[in-house]
Amino acid sequence: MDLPILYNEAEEWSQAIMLYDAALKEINTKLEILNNEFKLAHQYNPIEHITSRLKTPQSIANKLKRYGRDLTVENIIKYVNDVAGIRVICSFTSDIYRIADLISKISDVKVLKVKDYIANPKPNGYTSYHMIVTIPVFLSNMTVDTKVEIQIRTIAMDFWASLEHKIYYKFEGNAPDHIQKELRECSELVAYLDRKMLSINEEIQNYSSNQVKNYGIEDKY
Ligand code: 0O2
Repeated sequence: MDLPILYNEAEEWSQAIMLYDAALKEINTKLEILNNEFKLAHQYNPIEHITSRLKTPQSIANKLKRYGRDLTVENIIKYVNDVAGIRVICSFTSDIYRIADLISKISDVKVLKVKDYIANPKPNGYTSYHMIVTIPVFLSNMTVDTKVEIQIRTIAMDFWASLEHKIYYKFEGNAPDHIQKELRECSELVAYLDRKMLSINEEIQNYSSNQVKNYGIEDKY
């Protein structure tokens, strides 16, 4: 791909990428600490796993084009919120809101925007909880608040989103109607599965705490 403007602003771009990369590391560490603390306090991991990525130049260029903006480093920093992206995968929907709440309480993390696609799924069936946050990155001569997009979703939502993403690119956004319809149906099944798994888990938790109460047996998993 031809990136003449980025090429001219190469130094500025390298600096920005260094900041985004540092911000990903900072957020990753904070999430790991929260997960470990939670495990110690409740014998339970709300986070299944975490992945992170820096957005590809092609995807950044596409997004700015969609927004009708020129491809400049200034515009990338200002308008592309997900250059640095973290995906947090949880077992249960309740964990998503628990993690989001914990993130919003971290003192140096500022929440700029939240999109709750679980309460309000996209018309194609996409569900996930998105937060745009900033985290300070401490350099030798200054501190820079750097944007990170955090996507929080269940394993089932992630399964759906990764297949939908592949289909979207395969058909360049124009998948046949029957595939779109089947994806929407699958999204309803995902929501059903998540509800069922959550209620089974709640039953198990109640059963475990009754056992501790009645027999002093502690159940760990
Ligand atoms: P890619 O290829 O994953 O990087 P805003 O942040 O408000 O300026 P944006 O970025 O459109 O606007 O916000 P949104 O809706 O939060 O989407 C950000 C990212 O969420 C997307 O990045 C996807 O990763 C994911 N996402 C959003 N909608 C869908 C969807 O319908 N299906 C799937 N599979 N993922 C989705 P990109 O840059 O679009 O894509």
